[in-house]
Amino acid sequence: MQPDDIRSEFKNIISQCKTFDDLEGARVHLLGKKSALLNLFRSIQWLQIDEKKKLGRELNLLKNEIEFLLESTRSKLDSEARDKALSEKIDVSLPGVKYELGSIHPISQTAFEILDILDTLGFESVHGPEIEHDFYNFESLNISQNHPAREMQDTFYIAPNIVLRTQTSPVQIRAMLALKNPPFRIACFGKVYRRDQDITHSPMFHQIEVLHVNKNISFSDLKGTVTLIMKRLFSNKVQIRLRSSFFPFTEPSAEVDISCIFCNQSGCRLCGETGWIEILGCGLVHPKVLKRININPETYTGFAIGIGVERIAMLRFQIPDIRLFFENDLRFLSQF
Ligand code: FA5
Ligand code: MG
Repeated sequence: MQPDDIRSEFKNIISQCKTFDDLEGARVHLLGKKSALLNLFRSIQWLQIDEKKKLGRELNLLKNEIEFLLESTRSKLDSEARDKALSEKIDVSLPGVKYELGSIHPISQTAFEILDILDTLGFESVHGPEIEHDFYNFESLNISQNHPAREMQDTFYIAPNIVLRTQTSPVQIRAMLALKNPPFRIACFGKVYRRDQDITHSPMFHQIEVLHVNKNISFSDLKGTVTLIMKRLFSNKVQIRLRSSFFPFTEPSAEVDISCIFCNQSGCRLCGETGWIEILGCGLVHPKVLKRININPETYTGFAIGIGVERIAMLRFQIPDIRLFFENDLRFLSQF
């Protein structure tokens, strides 16, 4: 084949290309290793110097023309494809894409609100691990070896001395050890785990731990703080009662109940027919707990509170079953 043969042929070949594959085939045929053009380039070496120059120039020119036509055909196919895609996709009569906005989970909303109230009282937010050592979850909190809370029936064990924490109280100990010197004023929000399940108990739930250790802290500081938190959360309408109770790590101890808003205290399934719903445990920090971590209980006293966040959220949003929080049903969640 001579240059003129190639010249008369290549426009025809390229103009017949309808797809990118066709075009690639044409490129290989015209410029590839087995192409007539490359053969001609190879033959240059056998020619006289003048001939070499002449043919070389001609072949390079030809190569440029082929490349130019390939390239411009490629852009033509490109823009045709784009036009086609656009004309297919844009149908202005179709409804637009609706983006669903998420919302904050009612448990988080409730917890953030409580943490905000605590923040205004000067309590600093801290965190602790959900997989906890027996020492922090039980031992350091004066919960003796044979205490029923330590039983397999109540507690999820990971290993003999490692548990899924059953309460946020271990964070009291971790925080005091880390901060070293009183006064301590901390709040901890987090998940806790117990083998517990009915309409007001879930195997995973949330607590907020509140701890204040300082000189001259008394039970009235505790009662004042609890009352203030509840009043801010529920307004003055809701009644609060402190019931004497027992926790190994507080002395004296109390549980706080709130008047049942589902039945107006006439008795229902949710309050177990009592008119009251328990929402938190609290007390003055036991001297043994302070002593064990080298804080002198003669100089310092403190109070601690453990708030059940689900219970508060159930009361605030009038939710009759705790399990609704964790079923991830958007019909439920999108109401908040
Ligand atoms: C405690 O967990 C103590 N650590 C609270 C405490 C802290 C006492 C500091 C003294 C000082 P209790 O087991 O009662 O106490 O749980 C506290 C609250 O968590 C309860 O009042 C209740 O509101 C909530 N709660 C307990 N078990 C569950 C459960 N299975 N599901 C949902 N909420 C629960
Ligand atoms: Mg209790």
